[in-house]
Amino acid sequence: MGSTATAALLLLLLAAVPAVFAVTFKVGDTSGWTSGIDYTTWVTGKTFRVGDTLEFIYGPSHSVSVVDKAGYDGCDSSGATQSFADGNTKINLKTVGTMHFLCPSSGHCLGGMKLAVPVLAAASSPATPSSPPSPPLSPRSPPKTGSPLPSASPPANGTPESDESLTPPPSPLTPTLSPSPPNAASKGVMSYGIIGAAMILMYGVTA
Ligand SMILES: [Cu+2]
Repeated sequence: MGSTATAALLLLLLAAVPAVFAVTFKVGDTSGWTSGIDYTTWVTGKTFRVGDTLEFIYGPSHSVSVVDKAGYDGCDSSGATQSFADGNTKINLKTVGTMHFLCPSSGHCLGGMKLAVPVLAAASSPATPSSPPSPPLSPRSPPKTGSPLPSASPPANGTPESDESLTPPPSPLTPTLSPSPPNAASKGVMSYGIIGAAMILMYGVTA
């Protein structure tokens, strides 16, 4: 397989990570599931979530056994809950926790052909409670936000990595609190002045 194909595959994986959609991880990448690969290194830096899929691609001399931590640590597949030998095994990550795999072929696990994958909760949950960015504040906020669209302000001062739900609430609140007291006070003073001037004028007219 060419390096361009690998790069394209990596780009696809990177593009899919921030999305809500599930990710399929090809175990060992282009090497697949085989001897001589450090799968601890392969796991490092990757984030596995419930809903993602592991794909094991391997030759006839290998297999995949799903074991517990003791089996993983001791390279013992006797207690395997599942075993596969079809050459292309897809494992759906369904629960939070660490999943353990090994190759039961003699000596392969001891040679490093084993895999421990930490599975985190699905990423879709934090997106749900977000969105209502308080539209009723629009008449008073224009002086500070500048843009007519209330949805355009959060990305400007918010950080691109953090959740959108956290940054928007503080920014619309601060501009509304500060301008309103001075406006009300100045309007009150102006209306008093106008009333006073009107009274003086009326007195001048009647006198
Ligand atoms: Cu093997």
